[in-house]
Amino acid sequence: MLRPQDTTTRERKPLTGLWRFALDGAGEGRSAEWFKGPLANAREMAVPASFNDIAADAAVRDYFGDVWYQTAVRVPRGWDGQRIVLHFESATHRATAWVNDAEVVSHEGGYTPFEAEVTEHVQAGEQARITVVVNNTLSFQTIPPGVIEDTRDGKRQRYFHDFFNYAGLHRPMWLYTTAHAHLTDVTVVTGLDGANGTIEYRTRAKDPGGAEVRVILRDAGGVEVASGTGASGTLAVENVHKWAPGDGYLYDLEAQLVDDGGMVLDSYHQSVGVRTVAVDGARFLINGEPFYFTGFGKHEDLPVIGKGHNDAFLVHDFELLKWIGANSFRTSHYPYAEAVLDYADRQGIVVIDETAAVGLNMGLAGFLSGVQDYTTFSAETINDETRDVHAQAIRELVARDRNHPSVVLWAIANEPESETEAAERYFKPLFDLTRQLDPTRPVGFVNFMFHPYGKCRVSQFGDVLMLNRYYGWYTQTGELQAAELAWEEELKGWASEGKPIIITEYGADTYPGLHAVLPQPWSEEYQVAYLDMNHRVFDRIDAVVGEHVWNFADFATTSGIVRVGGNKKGVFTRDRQPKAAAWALRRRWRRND
Ligand code: BDP
Repeated sequence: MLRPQDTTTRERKPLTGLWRFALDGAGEGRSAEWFKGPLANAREMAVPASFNDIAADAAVRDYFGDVWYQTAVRVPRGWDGQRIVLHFESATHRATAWVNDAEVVSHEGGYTPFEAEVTEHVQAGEQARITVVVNNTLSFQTIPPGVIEDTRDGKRQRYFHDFFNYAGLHRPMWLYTTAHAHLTDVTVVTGLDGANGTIEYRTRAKDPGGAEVRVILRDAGGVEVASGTGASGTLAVENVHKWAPGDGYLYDLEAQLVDDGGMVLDSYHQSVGVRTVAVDGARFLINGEPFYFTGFGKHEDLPVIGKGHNDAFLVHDFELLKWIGANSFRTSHYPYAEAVLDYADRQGIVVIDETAAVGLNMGLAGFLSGVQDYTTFSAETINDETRDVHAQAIRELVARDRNHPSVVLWAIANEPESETEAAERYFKPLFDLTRQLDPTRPVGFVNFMFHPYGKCRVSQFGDVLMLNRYYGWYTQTGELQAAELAWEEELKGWASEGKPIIITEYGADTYPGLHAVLPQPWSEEYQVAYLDMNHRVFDRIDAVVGEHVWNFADFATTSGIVRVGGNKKGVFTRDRQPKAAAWALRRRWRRND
């Protein structure tokens, strides 16, 4: 699937703004065919945004089930004769859409795009009614998983991850056109040979007739530097300007479908950053040079709009990354909006790209929200069907993000159960699948502190070890010396495996404004002392090739006695003000500036 674009042959129209919106608590909308007319009893709802915090209403915030969105759009007059597509950048966690009375598409999974051709259901110059039913329920067969439990107060959605289950239409939606003969896919893989670069490209097309593919590569100044013909091929660039951390240099590859008469039927632009990624022993190499990750696990999480994409915060967050000296982040715990990856490409920020497979670990469940006891992998809980859904989430992530130079590593799950044989059986095929889909990038998963060195049975499959550790917070709380000893001991064990280690989470909840002369947990001073302790350990172990603090900013979670107004491990507050730790990290990460 290609992202909607305006080119010489394609046009798009955003479907963002205020939509009609209604909860469907009784679950009757589908059988009552609510899509057949104006939604009754609707309120207005912003798109893109999570619906949860927009209304000041607990019934909306904690709602699970079907919600309905509806808008009317006038199809541009000039679109007659074109192929017209309805495109969603995401719908969390699943959706079905109708155009006028016709059902056009259904999709499972809350963070990847989907689309449907709607040419035969709309008419240029006329209005079309678009209705979408979004469902946010989580079960043992969804990624991420969850469960609905009976309580004295009725049914409740529970889940096993530590962030609020924001839902809705979080990202832009589009109507767009292509010609009937059109490109359906462009893939690029880059290589380096000394000062020269190579770009292998592959394209696919639908109904091309006799048309042939032509590609033109231009540099950032728009000057043509290479060209080729054929559905696939390799372009060479002499004295290539590499994409590198801190230098988001991009070429533009224009792929065209050209007919016998030389007429361009379709044109699509793919940005290309020429770089290589490799693991060599315990080193992580970008362009053949050792790379050390500094940065954060983040969230898509904002006041009012929840996981709604917002360009102002996108730019602001990256400014803060630069201010603090971060060169990278992880898309914990789901694929982020595509605009985020595009921006990372342009800014030269490195990304660890993660699926939404978070919370496949019943050991964590009770701790977070008092959920009942379950077995993680069993016929009734996480099973083969879940693995199929997980595999599909990996396919869609790789298909969406494989052309981004910023993405250097796939994280196929966060903190799953990994000590058991069942876990080993569950994960082996998913690692194989990821490597088959993308042989060019290392693959890993993020290991949980209670499946430590010597016990984990899944890390054997990873190219890189990614560890989340909370010595001095969840264990040895307030006892940083004891924490330092225990942490170094475990880390030395991992280092003996000879793989690069990225510390993908370490952090301490910190209430902004709480101070203590003798660093006490929750104070700003403790967060600084905790990070210092971790850094002393990392600096003593060569195999550590990265440090991602948990978390960039405070974020919303479910209620629980271990959370005070959400998770407070942010180095910035939820509204992006620095805690003392932000200054401390800036001193460490920018010490060579
Ligand atoms: C880890 C999770 C992360 C949590 C964090 C924490 O990966 O999602 O928010 O710990 O407890 O378990 O703050």
